[in-house]
Amino acid sequence: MTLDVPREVGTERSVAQVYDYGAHVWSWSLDGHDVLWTSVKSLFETGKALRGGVPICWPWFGPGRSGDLTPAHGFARISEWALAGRVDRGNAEVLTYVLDPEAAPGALPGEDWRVTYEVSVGDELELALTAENRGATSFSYEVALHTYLAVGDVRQVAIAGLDGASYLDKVTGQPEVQVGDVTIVAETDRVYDRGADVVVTDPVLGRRLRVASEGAANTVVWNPWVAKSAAMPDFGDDEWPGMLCIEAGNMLDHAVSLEPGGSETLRYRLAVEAS
Ligand code: TA6
Repeated sequence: MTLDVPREVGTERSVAQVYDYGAHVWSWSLDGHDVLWTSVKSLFETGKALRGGVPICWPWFGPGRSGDLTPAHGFARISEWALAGRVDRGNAEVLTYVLDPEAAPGALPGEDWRVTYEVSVGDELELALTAENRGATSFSYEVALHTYLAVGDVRQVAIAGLDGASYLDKVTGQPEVQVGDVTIVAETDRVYDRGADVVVTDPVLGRRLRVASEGAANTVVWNPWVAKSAAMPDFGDDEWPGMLCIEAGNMLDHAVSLEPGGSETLRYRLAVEAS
């Protein structure tokens, strides 16, 4: 089944399109310039994830810590969220979404939980994802805001802010330590043991994208490069130079454990600076 049209949210200079499906921020433009990347090959049908914007990964990341969980990246991004609020704050418009177990059957069987997601569209894009344990037993989850940034040429960007951080290189399976800025010279899929506080310098588009997070122990840097792009039907073969994922979240050893009545919030803030 195809998706309903997305909501258009924001201000004079800052406009986002958001689907209730997945509470998915699909696009965000500032002064007419796209900040998020979207694939022309994305699918728009229920049960499938959108390719681009900001997919929500919850309650697990990838195939989960056990390595065998489906759907990939959990249920949140392929579930219909309920819009609970829409407020114009003058300098930003704010949507509030809620996801409950009834809308995501099988997400955390036997548990009682609620996820609330606040999307603030203003001069910056500010996202806040709060998971709460409404049940009588503790549970743990992984979470990520899997943001696809639009870049002029990923081979020419420099990613500052991860120098000295250890990371899992998912391409080789090896643990590594970052030295200096991250540059993209091949397929790159890394889970850093440091919350996202990075600056992406893009000489082609003449801008810096600043990502700040709170409540994140991990940053993921991903570009599929040539072969992986060609292997994904919802990703154009020649699109990879124009995108870079800078994701913030908590996964693997940093999975979040919630006691009954507990809650945790992951925040992701994206700003654009001329360079
Ligand atoms: O965040 C990077 C990653 O985990 C990659 O390994 C790749 O699988 C990517 O997510 C996209 O996953 P998806 O399920 O959206 O195709």
